[in-house]
Amino acid sequence: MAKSKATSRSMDPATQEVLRALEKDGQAVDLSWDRCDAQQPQCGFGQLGLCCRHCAMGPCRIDPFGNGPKVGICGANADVIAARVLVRMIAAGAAAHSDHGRDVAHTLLEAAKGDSDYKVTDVEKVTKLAEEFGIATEGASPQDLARQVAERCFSEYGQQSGELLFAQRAPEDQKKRWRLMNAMPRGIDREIVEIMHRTHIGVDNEYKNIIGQGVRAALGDGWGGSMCATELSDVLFGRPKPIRARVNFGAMDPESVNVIVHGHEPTLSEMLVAAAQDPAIIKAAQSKGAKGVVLSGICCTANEVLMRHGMPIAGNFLQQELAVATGAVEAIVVDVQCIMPSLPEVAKHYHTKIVSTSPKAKFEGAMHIQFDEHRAMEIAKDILTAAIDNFPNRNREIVHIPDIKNELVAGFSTENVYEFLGGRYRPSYRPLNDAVISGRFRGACAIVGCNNPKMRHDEGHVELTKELLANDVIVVTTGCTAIADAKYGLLDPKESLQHCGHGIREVCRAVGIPPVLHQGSCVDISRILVVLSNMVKEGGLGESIADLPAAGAAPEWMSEKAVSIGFYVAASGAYTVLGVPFPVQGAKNLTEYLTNGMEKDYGGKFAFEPDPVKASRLILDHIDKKRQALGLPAPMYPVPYLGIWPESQKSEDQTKAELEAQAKADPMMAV
Ligand code: SF4
Ligand code: MSK
Repeated sequence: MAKSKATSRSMDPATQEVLRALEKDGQAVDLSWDRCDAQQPQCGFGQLGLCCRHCAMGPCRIDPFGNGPKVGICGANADVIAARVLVRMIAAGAAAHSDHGRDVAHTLLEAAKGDSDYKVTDVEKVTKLAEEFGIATEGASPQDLARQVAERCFSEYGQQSGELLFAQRAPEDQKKRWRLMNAMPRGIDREIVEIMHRTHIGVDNEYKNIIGQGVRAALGDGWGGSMCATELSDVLFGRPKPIRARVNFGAMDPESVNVIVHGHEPTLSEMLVAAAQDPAIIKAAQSKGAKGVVLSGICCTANEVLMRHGMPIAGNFLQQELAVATGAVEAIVVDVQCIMPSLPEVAKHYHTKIVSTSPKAKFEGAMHIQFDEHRAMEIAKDILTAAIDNFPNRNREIVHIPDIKNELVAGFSTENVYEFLGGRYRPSYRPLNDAVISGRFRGACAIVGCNNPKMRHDEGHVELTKELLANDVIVVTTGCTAIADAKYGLLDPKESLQHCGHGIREVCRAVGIPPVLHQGSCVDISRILVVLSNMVKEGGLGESIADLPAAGAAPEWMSEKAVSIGFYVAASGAYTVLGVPFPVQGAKNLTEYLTNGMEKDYGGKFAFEPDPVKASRLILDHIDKKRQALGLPAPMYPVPYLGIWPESQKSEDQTKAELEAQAKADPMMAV
């Protein structure tokens, strides 16, 4: 039987329910899935990376199959054209993350001067950062340290030569590779600007050299701008701690004023959390007939506030329009990145106000209340008051909030992963490394990234995660993957165990953590880089990230930020499997370099595989290869996919029988 539209578009039951309700009502709300259908067939030249409009002699396109042109008017071939397109995507992605980091540095500077509604919250962290930067800490006040740390971070953006401070955290072996490849980032902004220069007509015309600059800018993002965003957000708002919360549309309340925060920056949403608890605000909501104000979130602003306050998550990227379509949202407050321009159009069918807050991101048809950190609390209250005033406009007859929500535990930072897996009295990465060395953990995988309407919503994330867990690979996650996994109970320490192999269950039950560790928003992938570097430094697992039995994946990516992330992860040494290919496949040499040759230069490379089960096999084969190279044993317990290990001589039936015997001995262990 053919799948209904709702079922084929998403595997999330709450998303399906809203899609079905829309279909039933015959409501003419145009959604991203409809617009994706309307775009079909999408331009093949664009998909293959074979079109260029970098100058006014063009646009030019390369014919990959027939007798058409093989070079553009200037003579650029397919490899050069596709490489230029790709690294410009890196430039945009790195700029977005790094500008976010710059804004956090600015907020910290204002807080240090006592000039805003923010304060320096994590004194221990700012002291450690100051020490790392070589700033004298003795006798200095937290404000003074914060000021100096923020200024040092600012100078990393404009630095013209030398090496980034945070890049020094990488393993020595990796840094050597970067220096050898001339890929060590000098300054965060400088590398982005140099991409734009080199990709101008008639400048860099050798595809590997172009990719080299892409790598350098991406490393400036992961080990620079994104790391500034993460570290300074911790100083301002506190380091995340493991915290329980709820996820999915059911986290909203039909009787309350529902306000959703959406985008990427934590600054205003932190204030909204505080303002929503103000008795005057609660009273104002009650005066309009509501129980109170329920704040929830979408995308990475949500992840930031979840990690520090346990604020519920309404959904991930593809759920933003559907949140409006529940009819129960008084306001969606947006800052920057991943906000669909369609939101005000969708909101026309409902009473929802779309409130833009950043001077960098305005939307036709939205209400604009500009954020200013000097009046942050006042602005947060103004926004909530606008939402409360909108509550009587809600049409109760069309309200449809699916009663679907899940429990999750989030809030794993570089620091507390160290404490959790090492134990409070012996904090170190030793037990984590030992679990990998013994084969209790076969390896680790970072699964991150967006949703993409070209793929079934959430399926790539969830199926890949489940496959890896069943094969004793521990998963770390951020962004929309974290939200997807949470919706299926994979971030719930108990519910998730049913999906895990014996080794992961043993460890996770002993320390009480879920097998999927939520490390935050997209910029917080920088936390994952530091965890991997610390594992190398702990010893026993090789000399670089490239030696670790570890990998990265982005099953449903769509944003240019994901291209930058993919490059800094691969160039940091990790095998990186993408569910959506880069637009390079019309460029033969470039594709070969990214999926093969790049490994020799940087230690990591890419693979493109949309099928999550096949992607898991690529990752497991890679992990096993790394285990073998390190002389590590096969996985400690039987696993569904045996890969290259001698046990693969066992028949699948034998393995299944062993797994069933384990499950019988301990029902909690049932797969
Ligand atoms: Fe065509 Fe070259 Fe101009 Fe690109 S840069 S549009 S390939 S002439
Ligand atoms: S929010 S970049 S859709 S992960 Fe960070 Fe989700 Fe991708 Fe935005």
